[in-house]
Amino acid sequence: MLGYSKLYAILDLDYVDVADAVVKTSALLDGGADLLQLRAKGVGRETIRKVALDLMPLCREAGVPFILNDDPDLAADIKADGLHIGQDDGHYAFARSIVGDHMYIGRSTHSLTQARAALEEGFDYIGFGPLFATPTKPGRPAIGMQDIAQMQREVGSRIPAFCIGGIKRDNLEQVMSAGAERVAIVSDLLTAIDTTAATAEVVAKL
Ligand code: 3NM
Repeated sequence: MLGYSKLYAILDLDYVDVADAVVKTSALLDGGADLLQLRAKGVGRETIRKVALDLMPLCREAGVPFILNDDPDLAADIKADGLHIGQDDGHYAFARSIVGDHMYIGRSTHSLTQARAALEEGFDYIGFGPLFATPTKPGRPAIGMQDIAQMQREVGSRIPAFCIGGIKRDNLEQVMSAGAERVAIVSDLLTAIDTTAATAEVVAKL
């Protein structure tokens, strides 16, 4: 299923109040997002659990895998469809030992070298970025677009690779021209006046 996913929408609780999480997620799914992550930096685990349990049925109904960021134990506990981890969150094998055999595990990568390593380790998909500097991930330098095509050839042809970081409706064509086939977007969809329409616009372009 992951193989068909083109638009990875990330419901980030820095942009969305807990009380609005269901409505925003429905909007992303209605717009055609075909992979969904819950990202909740600095939010307590019980709150994350509650939000995740609210969102999972929506994703199931839409046939969209639900990915939890950062927390393998919680992902296993709530039976998420996937887990996403960063470069500092340990090895693939360790995450796999916690979540079991049936969950997708994705890795953030910030260079061609890291993308190759993630493929080699066994990750099911990668994020590749940030292409542009972004307030959603402050302090992380932009990697630019020059390595996208090579990354696609070597890694994206084997596992889904989602370009991320500062991607918006108005630079999407540029990103795709550089070789991106799949994208992950946070702020441009969550801050849009009409999240469903914004999501549908991205899906149509992809
Ligand atoms: N990970 P926006 S960039 C969550 O490069 C995240 O690993 C990144 O947010 C990475 O679409 C990023 O608002 C933030 O720029 C993406």
